[in-house]
Amino acid sequence: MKRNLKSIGEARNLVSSLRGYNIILTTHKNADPDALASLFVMYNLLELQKNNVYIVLPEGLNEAAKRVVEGFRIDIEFHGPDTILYGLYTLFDKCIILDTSSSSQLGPLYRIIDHMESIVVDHHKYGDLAGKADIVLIDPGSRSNSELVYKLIEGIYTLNSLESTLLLTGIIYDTRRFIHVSPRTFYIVYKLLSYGGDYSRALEILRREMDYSEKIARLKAAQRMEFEKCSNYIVAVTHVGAFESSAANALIELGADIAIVYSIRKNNIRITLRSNKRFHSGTGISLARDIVPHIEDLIRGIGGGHDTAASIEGEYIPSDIDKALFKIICGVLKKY
Ligand SMILES: [Mn+2]
Repeated sequence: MKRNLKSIGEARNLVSSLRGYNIILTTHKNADPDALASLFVMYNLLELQKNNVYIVLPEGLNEAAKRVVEGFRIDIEFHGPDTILYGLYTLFDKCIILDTSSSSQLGPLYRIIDHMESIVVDHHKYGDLAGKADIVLIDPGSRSNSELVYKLIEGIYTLNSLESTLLLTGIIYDTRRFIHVSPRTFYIVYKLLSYGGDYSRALEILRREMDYSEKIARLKAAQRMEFEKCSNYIVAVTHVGAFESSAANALIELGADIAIVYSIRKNNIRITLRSNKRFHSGTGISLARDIVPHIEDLIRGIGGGHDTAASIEGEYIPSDIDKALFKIICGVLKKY
């Protein structure tokens, strides 16, 4: 990291000064509604400032974000990573990376950072990307990247009602309908409503009947689950083929204090972690800070996230992965 923007004011000045550049805007794999809203608003602002902006998605949109695009008929062009891989990156001056803390989340796009000035605007805990980017604005106090984008553009850009509604979907999605909030969240929601944000439309678009395949993934997660009690907390480990986060949330709802769900594809392993509030406030253990580094070592991977939600992607699959994961969690718990 060459420059860490400590204040929103400084970041706002930087954003206002971006004029006449060729800019890549990107975000994490399976972009969610929070990432999508952040991209959309930043795109409009940068285009208004006469930049030429390309939105590049490393691995498309997730289901919820697809519903948002269709539901609001968002007319914007998304490019795949091929655009960059075929050398077109030489045409760009800067890349702005939103809602992403770990380079593994950028997939093949990771290497573009080496070719142009990179700016990270993120609300996760510091990950490896912060160390590699040229300029970072990281605010883990923002409960969603949409909140951070709102703070960034306040006073330099006037949101229309669609942009306000999209930022609302980002906030609703990332806070899990206002479970993970700060007083600031409600202030920003109030401002978005005053710019014409449509709260009931945002809720309606995000609400849905669960897909058949997601239901099956959650049920299989429960069926294959093993659990152990470590110092008064229930630790559950399971594996699925897809929908890891949904499965992890399901195990927490079933009663686990910490849920670990992994999925293996070829030589790649993805691990998703969730904990409940009781676990976080009772132990002070942050998944991103205290657990992720151990799992990174275990699977030779890179991860990141928040206090109660995190994920890691790696390439080494230990022979008894369940046992190794229990050992890590119980080991960390013993120290608290
Ligand atoms: Mn987010």
